[in-house]
Amino acid sequence: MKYQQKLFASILAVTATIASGYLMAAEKSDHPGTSGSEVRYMGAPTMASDVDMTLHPNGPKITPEEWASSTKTYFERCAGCHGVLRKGATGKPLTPDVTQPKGTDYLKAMIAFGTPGGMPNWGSSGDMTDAQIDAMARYLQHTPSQPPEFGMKEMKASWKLVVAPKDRPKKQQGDFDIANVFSVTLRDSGQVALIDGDSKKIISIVDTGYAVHISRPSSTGRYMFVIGRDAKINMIDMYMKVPKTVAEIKIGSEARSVETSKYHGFEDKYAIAGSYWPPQFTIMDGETLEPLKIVSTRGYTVDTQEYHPEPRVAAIVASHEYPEFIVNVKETGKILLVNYKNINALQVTELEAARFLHDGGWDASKRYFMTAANKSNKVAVVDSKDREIEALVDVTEIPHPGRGANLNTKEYGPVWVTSALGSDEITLIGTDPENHKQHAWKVPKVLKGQGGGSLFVKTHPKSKNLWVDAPLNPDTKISQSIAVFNADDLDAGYEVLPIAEWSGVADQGPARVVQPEYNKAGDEVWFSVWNGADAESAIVVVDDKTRKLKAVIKDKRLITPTGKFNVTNTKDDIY
Ligand code: DHE
Repeated sequence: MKYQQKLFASILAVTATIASGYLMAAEKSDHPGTSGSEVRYMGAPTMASDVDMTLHPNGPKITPEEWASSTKTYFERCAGCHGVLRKGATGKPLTPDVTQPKGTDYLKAMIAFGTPGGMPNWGSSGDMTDAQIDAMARYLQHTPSQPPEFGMKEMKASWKLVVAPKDRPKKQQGDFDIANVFSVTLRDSGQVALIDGDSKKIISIVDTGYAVHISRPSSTGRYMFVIGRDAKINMIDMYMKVPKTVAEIKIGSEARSVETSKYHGFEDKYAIAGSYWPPQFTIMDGETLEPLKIVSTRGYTVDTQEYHPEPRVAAIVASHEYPEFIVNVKETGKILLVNYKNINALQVTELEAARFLHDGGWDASKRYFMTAANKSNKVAVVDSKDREIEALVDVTEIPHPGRGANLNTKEYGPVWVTSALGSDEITLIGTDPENHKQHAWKVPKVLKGQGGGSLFVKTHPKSKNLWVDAPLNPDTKISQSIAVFNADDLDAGYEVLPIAEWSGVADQGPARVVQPEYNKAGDEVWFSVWNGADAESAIVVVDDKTRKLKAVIKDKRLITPTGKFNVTNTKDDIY
């Protein structure tokens, strides 16, 4: 007999403490097939909220309490890989047709000890108790609970126009250079710190969504858009003396990406955000965040042409060639060109790339969007001018570029660079089909870095340095330092800078050095020393020319800093 009972598995209440606690717990995980780095990275709690208890008639007995706690555990630890609907993503499908034939004992063993295919050993690592594993093995044999849809009605209900455009300052009120402000993610406090790049002082701390993820300035730099994992967007007015939120909205229950229109004539006109749940993207008014159009990304996978009910929206960039957003759809492996010229007749062109699309950025000419299809170990190259896939380039295991880095090398001309989660290889891809045709969309060189677990690379047109982090490497010597290469002498190898040691907070918690970001002038590089929520964190500023320590920014409000987004470099796509 099938019945439904409403449960309030308020995963949103999962505190930052649990999130960082998990991060540390997962560190112990030592299972075959998957790097610890990957598991840690995929493991952020999912923000799904109210779900139904959806028993399958042939499923084993389970109590409402076990259902509630298993749902919570599933969304916290499993959904990142297996998907909210358990249809499978980087992990295998876990729907009843797959799990019931295996049975409770088999599933218990799999959860407890992991698999060579990459499933973590949740039991033997001590992360889940026997009772939790037993309940989870039974839970997985029932029909997946589906979090609610989130349409226009829900968006409008969440939308707050805090300060209407007519009531906002007409010119800048503060005495800082907006173009050199850094918006810094304070992951576990659900805030961003706006830091003046010149004085290195905090201008404003703004409350944002849960486990806030990225910031993107509007095309003119006037507004900063910040998105939380709970799909809440804050629009901050940089003209205010102390910048604060002027509009906010929720566009779903879980999200990672936000961007604004950049094409000539459409500057600051529209904002777009992609959600993980529901699988869709939303176009909003660029001055008020009023939701205008919602487009579902549910559909068929690029290769097997199989229906996927939950294709999450990953990176979004704004085209410089057309009034278009370029939208990565993770599970289908398709890249959408969303033409917003006529918002009431959106044209969506579907490009076939590869699974699972994640992050990426522009080449130096800003014509080609280079994006990682991380489980296919490929970088897809989108020609935004001819509106087609230019190439699919094979790269090393689990490419993870962030936005990547554009070097101008003597031997190969302009190249775009990605590092990797799964190996120490740093891959250079030629990006100049005009003058360096022989290297275009090929890999003329692979560098060896400090190790796997790298997330971000960075350079600046005024610099010859290529910075490579490795925050998820299990060796603290590596995760707490940065490797830097000289673009003019790549064969010379790298220099290692002990960034966490310089910060003075390395011994206060599981400090990791993450995401290099340049200032506007391109003569300083900023690094986050990302510690646990209850330990001191810091931002370390390095002089780009001398590679010496220039400043350490510490403040008790800087809780778990991760991503940093310099207004000029982010809005102008300089990296
Ligand atoms: Fe991110 C970018 C998704 C975990 C820091 N991250 C992105 C983007 C996506 C994404 C889709 C590209 C957005 C864009 O360009 O529009 N990130 C995810 C996940 O799904 C994942 C793996 C797990 C999760 O549940 O969230 C994940 N990310 C993390 C972290 O644990 C990091 C290291 C720390 C943090 O703050 O949470 C992290 N992600 C970042 C940063 C960027 C990012 C700093 C932007 C990089 C840039 O330079 O543009």
